[in-house]
Amino acid sequence: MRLALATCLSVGTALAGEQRVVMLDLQGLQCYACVQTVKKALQSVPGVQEAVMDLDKKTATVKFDSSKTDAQALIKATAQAGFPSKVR
Ligand SMILES: [Cu+2]
Repeated sequence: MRLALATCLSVGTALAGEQRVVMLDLQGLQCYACVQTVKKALQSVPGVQEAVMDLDKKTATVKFDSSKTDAQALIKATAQAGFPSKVR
């Protein structure tokens, strides 16, 4: 039942817009506090579905709805949180 509902929701999301994934370079990431700050900043951007941070590689892999946001908005969000980024 729960699984069926989740499937319906994911179909609805897919129809709402095109899902895109972008990897951002974040050279300012030093520790897990930085990671949490950037993750929160990215997740607060409307249209972002998931932000997976990698402290070792200093990257963020962001899944988003391309009808609601774009890579420029993601870069702006990390910069406003104090962490300039660029698309890898
Ligand atoms: Cu830190």
